[in-house]
Amino acid sequence: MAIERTFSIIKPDATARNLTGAVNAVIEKAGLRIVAQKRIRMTKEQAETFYAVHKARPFFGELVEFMTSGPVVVQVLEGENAVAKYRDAMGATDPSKAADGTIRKLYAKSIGENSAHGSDAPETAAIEIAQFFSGNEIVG
Ligand code: DAT
Ligand code: MG
Repeated sequence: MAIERTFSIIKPDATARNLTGAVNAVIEKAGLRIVAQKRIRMTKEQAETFYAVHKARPFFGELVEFMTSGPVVVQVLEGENAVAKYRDAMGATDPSKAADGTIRKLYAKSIGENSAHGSDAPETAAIEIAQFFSGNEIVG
């Protein structure tokens, strides 16, 4: 399996509780390298673009509101099989279904406020990374 990159967001519920380092510890323990990272406040437009695939879902409005409610930390993670590896490290979308030791099991407050985002495929990872990072901000 080749070295791969995935896109991560430490969400507002986690930054509000000062959990950036705690989430990063799980990421690094999973064998993923943080090759780009910045703390930003997402605009409504950025959040709507980022989650456009969920536009028709009933939770879309509250999702955009939540993602713009406070600072987030956007990241690029690198490693073997990084997309799947980070999905495993995050755990299920619904924290009550997430496995022990995962970011969402440890830290998520609810299915909506679930502490972390990770890309679902290499193709979406490339699109998501390009939305938030220019090439020279990623240092592998
Ligand atoms: P994931 O973030 O695990 O990839 P997803 O892509 O299905 O999950 O949904 C994106 C985000 O939308 C998810 O992290 C939290 C929110 N969300 C999903 N399902 C929800 C629901 N039933 N109620 C409220 N928010 C939800
Ligand atoms: Mg998703």
